[in-house]
Amino acid sequence: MVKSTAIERWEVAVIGAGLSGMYQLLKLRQLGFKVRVYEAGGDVGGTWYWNRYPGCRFDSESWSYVFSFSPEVLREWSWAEHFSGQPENLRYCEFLADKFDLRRDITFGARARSASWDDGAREWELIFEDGRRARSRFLVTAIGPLSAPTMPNIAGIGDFKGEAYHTGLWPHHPVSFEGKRVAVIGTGASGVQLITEVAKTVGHMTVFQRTPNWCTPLRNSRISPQEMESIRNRYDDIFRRCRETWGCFIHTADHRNAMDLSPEEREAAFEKLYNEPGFSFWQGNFRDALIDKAANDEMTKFVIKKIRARVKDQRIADKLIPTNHGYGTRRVPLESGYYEVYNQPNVKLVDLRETPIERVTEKGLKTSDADYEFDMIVYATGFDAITGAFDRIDIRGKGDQKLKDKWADGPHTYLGLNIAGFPNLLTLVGPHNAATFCNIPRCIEQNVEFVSEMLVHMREKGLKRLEATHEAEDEWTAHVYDTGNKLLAMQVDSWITGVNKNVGRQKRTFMAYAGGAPKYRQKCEEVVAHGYEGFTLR
Ligand code: NA7
Repeated sequence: MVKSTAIERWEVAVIGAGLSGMYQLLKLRQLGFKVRVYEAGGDVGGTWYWNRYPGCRFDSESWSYVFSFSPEVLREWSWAEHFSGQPENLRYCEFLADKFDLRRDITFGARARSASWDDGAREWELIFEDGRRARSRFLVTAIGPLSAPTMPNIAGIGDFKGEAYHTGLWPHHPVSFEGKRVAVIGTGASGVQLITEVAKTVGHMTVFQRTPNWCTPLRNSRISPQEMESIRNRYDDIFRRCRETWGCFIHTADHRNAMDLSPEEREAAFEKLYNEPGFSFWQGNFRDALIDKAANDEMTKFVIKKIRARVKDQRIADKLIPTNHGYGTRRVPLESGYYEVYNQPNVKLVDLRETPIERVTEKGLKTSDADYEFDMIVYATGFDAITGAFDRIDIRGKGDQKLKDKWADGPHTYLGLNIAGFPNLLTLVGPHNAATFCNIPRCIEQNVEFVSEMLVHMREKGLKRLEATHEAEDEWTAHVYDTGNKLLAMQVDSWITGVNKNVGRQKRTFMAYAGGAPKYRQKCEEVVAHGYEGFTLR
């Protein structure tokens, strides 16, 4: 249905009511701005609203992921698990929305189709899929780094007559796997979580794996009320610790170089980390583990041994062990019994490097060597990461320049928060922003607070227009690549390096910021201290 075309007017329009949009709304409302949030979904929660697939849960410790801005919320909210599952995570978002009465300033079911800058009026105009229109002085995108799901580019996708779901667009109704023949395509972080959970009840599951990933144990456990009380008393310490680490996780990299130790010392350190929960093995490992090939090889060899010990059939283990990248050079899926799934008689692994999928059929999938019949196909094929959510909106800046064109060779931004040629646009958790490599609420708080302070500064000085200079943008973009180029991850195809064959992006770029959250925060503080250096404010 096309809505009335009367234009809604705001000082600030925010797209997205996930965690970043929710906090941005609260902050701006408290500061007295006339603000409206537009959200495509039916309620708040973003990632936790859309990703309802079985097994979906935090890889961050729940108590480090929680927002820190409200002591009252910290007092009232209790986590039941160290790595909380999607239903509880969504309840947390709903709890925030209820607590701060956020929904009254959010329009749900509003998917932005275009956003264009009107230089004469110095305003953004938003047009939504349903024809609704809105104008605002400032536009804040809170659209999430992993929110544009991609289907595989396989022929015949529409032909399948059975149930079909994408993990990032999981239905709200219960899905049963009992007695069913289920295909899963994709073995990234979502696939690994889903496969492990589905294996518990499925009739028969066939996993179609193109690239194996290095997975290490999550080691989740319940939190008793007494333990929760103790966590509550330690929140200040937890947040302080997160502020000091590279990715705002609680795990601090070991200050030693792997190659300075004896093999026995190295092995003992790896063993200790492997037995710890969460991203300990990835983020808490030796400081050279992700930048020095020899150190990374040692870490990788250790994980190979673990996989081989857990998978009974070594021919299957061969398929599950990555050969084209070292441990930690792509996003590490955390698992809770993933490798053991392949010991089940009702689970089959198909290596797509040997037998690629040729097409989806009415009854299932056809690979180069077999025809498979299924009751259900699950697409755990990921997202058009980080820039995909921007590309879905026709965003046009000064002189009608399309953001998609400007970013054709990879993102160019200033601080990952604004783009030269796109005045008054603020991109929370945008590309080249530390938040994309972060325990995300920690960095969302920083992003939102930076944006809010900037808007207050402009209001106080009677300024109406902000825009990054081309020089500042070029310098920041070069710095982003300098930091990225130190990582072994830059030599690997992944969503972090911008490769997504499903949308035809083959060339490696760099989507994140690898200088670490403390350095990023410091840079933002310096920008403010120098009167918003790098921005032209008028
Ligand atoms: P990911 O990590 O991008 O994983 C997607 C998976 O789907 C990955 O194994 C892909 O293989 C596979 N894939 C994608 N397209 C195809 C086609 N066409 N054929 C076969 N297999 C395919 O997405 P997730 O949802 O798992 O995780 C995204 C992030 O969300 C995650 O990192 C967390 O931060 C949360 P490929 O590796 O491309 O060969």
